[in-house]
Amino acid sequence: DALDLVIRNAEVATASDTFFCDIGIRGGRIALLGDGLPAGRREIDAAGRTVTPGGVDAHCHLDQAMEGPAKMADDFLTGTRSAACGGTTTIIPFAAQIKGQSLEAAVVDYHGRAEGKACIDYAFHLIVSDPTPQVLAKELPALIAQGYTSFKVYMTYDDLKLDDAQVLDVLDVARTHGALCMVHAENADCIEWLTKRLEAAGRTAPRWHAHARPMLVEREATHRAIALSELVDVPILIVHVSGREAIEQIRWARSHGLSIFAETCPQYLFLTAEDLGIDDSYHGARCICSPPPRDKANQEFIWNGLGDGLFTVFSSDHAPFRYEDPQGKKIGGKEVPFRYIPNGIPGLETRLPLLYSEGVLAGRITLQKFVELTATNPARAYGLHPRKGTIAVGSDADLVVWDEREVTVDNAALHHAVDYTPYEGMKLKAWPGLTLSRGEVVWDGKAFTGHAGRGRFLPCGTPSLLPRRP
Ligand code: DUC
Ligand code: ZN
Ligand code: ZN
Ligand code: ZN
Repeated sequence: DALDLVIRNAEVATASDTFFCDIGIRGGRIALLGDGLPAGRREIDAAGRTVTPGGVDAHCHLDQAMEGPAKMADDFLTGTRSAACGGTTTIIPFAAQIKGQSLEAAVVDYHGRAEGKACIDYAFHLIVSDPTPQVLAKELPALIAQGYTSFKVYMTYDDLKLDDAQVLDVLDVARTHGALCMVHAENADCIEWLTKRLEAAGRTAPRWHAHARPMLVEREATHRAIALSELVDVPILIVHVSGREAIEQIRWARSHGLSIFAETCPQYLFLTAEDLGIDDSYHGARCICSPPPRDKANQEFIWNGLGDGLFTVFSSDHAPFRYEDPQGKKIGGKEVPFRYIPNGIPGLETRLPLLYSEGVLAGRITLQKFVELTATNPARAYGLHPRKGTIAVGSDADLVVWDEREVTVDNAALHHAVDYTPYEGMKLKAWPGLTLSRGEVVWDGKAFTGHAGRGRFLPCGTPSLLPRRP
């Protein structure tokens, strides 16, 4: 059978190697890797360009139902379109349980949100906010068996948070049924106490958000999450780690032989608390996310953790809210105290170019490490490998052909529905020149060329980070 597409003279990078070859694609999968492949129906010359696996963004929020008037700007169409234009070909957003709702109902709801809209392939993590006996005994085990093998628990946010006993219950299900639990580690009571003190002092501008969530509250919750994981004897993955103090807890846990894994995000490399404001201006609301960005010294700790294996995955935590919008950062149409500002920043499209440019091309991490953190490890960690996350015979033909050229980040050129990017004006040294999803060009370097509804749901297998148990 003829090949549908041959990408010639590629410098292929995987998590382990770099090699020069042609990539032969048939039926949306990589059929051949080799020298001098026969002609394909279509040919792309990649001479002089690096080809990496399409990105796997294992932490992003799309069309997630919010408490109150806030509404996410990106749905599964605009979010996946934006991802594709930034080189990401698989996303794992969340099917979030609302308290009082069954987990199964949440899963049905989010499938409805994705179907007919997603432009790239997707799986779901579950958010467990109401671990009732029914959820723990029946629904979670059944959903794990159906390919929802990871879930997130929150230690903060009133509508989502679990107490320690509830986290233990969920971890116990993860252990028994073979799932990976992600933990949002911040101490809710400390945050509430600090917020009230700041409010009483009239300190309600966006910049005070960072003061209400100092690293201590993240460090304490990280330590507690590690203890809960140790007690149940099951691995966890701590998401959006922001700096030194949480990293020290994770290094300590690992040095004691505990299976604690960690994720970080672009905002902890490229933003600081000053981006939330140096005065009482409201502009900083755009960079409000939790945990908040820290300072330059902490950015260096994050870079070191990316380089030395502390971090397993690098995700966006894309949580899209418009700035000039009564359902966004100016909730209700006005400037509000920081407690009411929806948390989150956009980042699906900029995640890979930021790390490729400032990590790989700036000499901070190797090309192999880049592939590992952005594609291979997230695919493995959540049970999507080897279909996703690598360049190998039999894998889906999800590929990025890189253009090494100067690009100034400009929100007008991005494809999300958010009216700003925190990285506006940054000068990058590369951007995806082509993104292929299952052999189909979905970004040609100038425009989105995919279409709504072509993305497929991916049931997840067993997460690779779990121990094999008899
Ligand atoms: N923090 C989260 O925990 N989730 C989404 C966005 C954010 O800032
Ligand atoms: Zn979180
Ligand atoms: Zn998140
Ligand atoms: Zn198509």
